[in-house]
Amino acid sequence: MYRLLSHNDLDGVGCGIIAKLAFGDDVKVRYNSIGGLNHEVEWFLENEGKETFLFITDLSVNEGNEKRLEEFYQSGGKVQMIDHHQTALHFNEYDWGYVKVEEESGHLTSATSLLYQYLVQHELMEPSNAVAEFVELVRQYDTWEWEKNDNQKAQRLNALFFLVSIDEFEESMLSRLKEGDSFTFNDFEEKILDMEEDKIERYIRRKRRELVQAEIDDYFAGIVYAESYHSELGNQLGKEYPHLDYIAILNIGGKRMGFRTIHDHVDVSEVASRFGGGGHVKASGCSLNEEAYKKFVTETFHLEPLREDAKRNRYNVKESSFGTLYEDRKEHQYLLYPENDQQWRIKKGEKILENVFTSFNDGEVFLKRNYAAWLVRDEHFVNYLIKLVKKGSK
Ligand SMILES: [Mn+2]
Repeated sequence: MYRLLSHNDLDGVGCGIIAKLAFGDDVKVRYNSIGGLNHEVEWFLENEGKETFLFITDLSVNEGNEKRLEEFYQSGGKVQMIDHHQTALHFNEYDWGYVKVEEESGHLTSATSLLYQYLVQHELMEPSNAVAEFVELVRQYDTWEWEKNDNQKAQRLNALFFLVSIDEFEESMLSRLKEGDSFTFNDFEEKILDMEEDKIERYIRRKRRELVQAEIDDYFAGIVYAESYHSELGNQLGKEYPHLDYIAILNIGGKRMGFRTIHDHVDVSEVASRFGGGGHVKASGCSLNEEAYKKFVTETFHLEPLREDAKRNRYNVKESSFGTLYEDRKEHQYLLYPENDQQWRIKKGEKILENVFTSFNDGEVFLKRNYAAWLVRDEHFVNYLIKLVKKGSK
């Protein structure tokens, strides 16, 4: 008999699916949150005999269980832990630990890809094209490589995972991986995935109109309240407002918040750790403790949402040699214009600001951070120019 304890996300469940392909009814699988794993391990050690082989994938145990598992192993117990998280590398000191973050090819690993390799190498399962394809989709999703490669299929696999229950997901994946020689979605899945995509798009459009910005500690944050689609939302808003260092997504009901960034100069796991949380460099989270609540809710609740840049302009466009016109909530106007080849400056109303920028982009970031200004529509720009001309002819 085998028992597999795994994470309850796509990568963790991918491990369960691979294990069931390999062992069929001989494996019992349990999916856990990060916190739930240790109870399961303790239960296993107290209740199961040495004839059951224990796999732990995509998660690592606490120190107490690390010692217990080593004792279990030394006294003849069968256990194999397989993980790909940097923080778990020290488990490689044990015979039963196998942690690998990156392949020799430079590609990041996932728990599913490591388990698949392990089972094939140990001749516990036959490799197949369909399974290899499924494993690769999971890996790309889990490591964010899908974004770089714009691998929509990987993203859709994760979307499907959240649309159905884990049991349903497992079952439908198992039947197609056993039979097919390539991995595909069926027509019904394609249809609900399309509907889901439309729904997310509308949700993001609505949330975009609620985004406020605030300088919190040393960063400019975009703050939005949302219960769903945190990754998509954080990613989209981050791209649309690149002057913000990160996007903070507050789930008031869940008393939690998430951080997302698209920038390399920001490590949001560090930002989350200031509030007792953690996570990855580009995506992290924390509980909404008193300090976080004060900074992200109390002190920003009165703020007006950011306005969007006008999108369909022909004249008032970015990096124009005539200058680009912005406006803020107090109806101040700002013209960002090139002074010469290397320098950009800003004229606020009648007055030229002291700041000199080496690129249009730097100037725009300054405008957006300090004045929450937005690019105005063409007609405002034309009116601005007419006024200038009139003044000049007086
Ligand atoms: Mn994983």
